[in-house]
Order: sequence, then structure tokens, then C-alpha cells
Amino acid sequence: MKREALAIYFIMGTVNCPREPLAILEEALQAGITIFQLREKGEGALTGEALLDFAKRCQALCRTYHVPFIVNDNIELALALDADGVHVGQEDTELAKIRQQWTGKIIGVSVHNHEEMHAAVTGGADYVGIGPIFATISKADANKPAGVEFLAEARASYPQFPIVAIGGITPERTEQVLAAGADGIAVISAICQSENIEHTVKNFK
Ligand code: 3NM
Repeated sequence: MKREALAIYFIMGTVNCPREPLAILEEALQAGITIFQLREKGEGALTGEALLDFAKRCQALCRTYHVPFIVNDNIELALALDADGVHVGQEDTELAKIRQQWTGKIIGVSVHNHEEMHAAVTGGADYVGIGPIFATISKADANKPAGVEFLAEARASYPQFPIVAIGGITPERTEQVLAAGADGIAVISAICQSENIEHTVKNFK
């Protein structure tokens, strides 16, 4: 994948949204996010038919704006929708298995250290997510904030590999994250909770 595609990576699930999720997504798309991930997790998250229906609506919006639509963790849902890709953590389905199942799609993997990074790169991931850089309110089981140290090391080890940084990122903190080597920033709350998404996304840009 092109590294530029990771520039402004918006992640959202209905539980992250203080107002109509599809309105938030459309405003973010209009404002210029470059990739979107549906991450429907946590208490009150949609399941079954409701999830499928919501996911289809998100996908349709992303198509309208020509923005890749990625599904978090749920490979069955990603396959059923013929999504543009899937993002998996270390606990999720094995990378090699997904890679075999799914050619020509984007596969992202969350990594936290050199071993995980090496396994992702050699196992066929298209990009990695590194975080949490800062403290996050959006992931209950997030690790401790790691700062940019590992991000900088990962970039030094893999000068060309697509890397996105995640966790507590705001427009004000973006410069330091990009300076450490990230191709882009992945955010939930900075956009979901923004009172002016257009303005927030412009600030990220
Ligand atoms: N993954 P916010 S942190 C989904 O560290 C997710 O892998 C993380 O949300 C990781 O932008 C995180 O609101 C939450 O901090 C990001």
C-alpha cells in the first residue's frame, strides 16, 4: 500500500460516538480522512444483523469518497462485505492464515516491539500500527503509553514500511509523531468528539 494512504486514519465504532455515527463518518470523509476503520467494540457494541447493516452503510459512505474501508478484527465480517482490508491485533487470527485467505487486500497489524514488527513485516502485513503513543480514553485494554521511542526505532529498522501511530493523538501532538517516523496518525476520540470535524481534520493536515 502507499504510505500516504495512512496520513489521516480515522477509526470509529458506534460506542465512540456522542452523536449519529454515520454523520460523524461523513463529516470526516468530507474533511479529508485518507482511510477508515470500523472498530465496533465495547459495551453496547452492535452485533449480528445490526452490525452488518451499520458496516454496510459505513462501507457505502467510504466508497462514495473513495476512501479504503477497513474492518477491525472481524475477518468474517470483512470477507462478507468484501472490505478493502482488515486490521488485527496480536491476539487475533494468525496473519499468515488471513494473508492466504485474502489476496489483494490491505492487512494491518498492531505491533509493540521489534519481534512483533518483524513477524508482521515478514508475515505479509501491508502496514503496522504502533501505540499507544500517548494515554488513550478509547481502548480499555490499551498498554501503557509508550511515547515515540519504539516508533522511531521501527522506522530506523524499516525505512520504507508503512507505519501509522495511534493512541491519544491530537493535532497538537502530530508533528512529534511524524518527526519520529510515522506515515500518519490513527485517531478515534480526536475526531469522534470534535465539535468541528472539518476544522480538526484540517488541523491534522
Ligand atoms: N489501539 P484515541 S490505542 C484502537 O495502542 C486503539 O494499539 C491502540 O483512540 C493501540 O485516538 C487505540 O481516542 C485507541 O486515543 C485510539
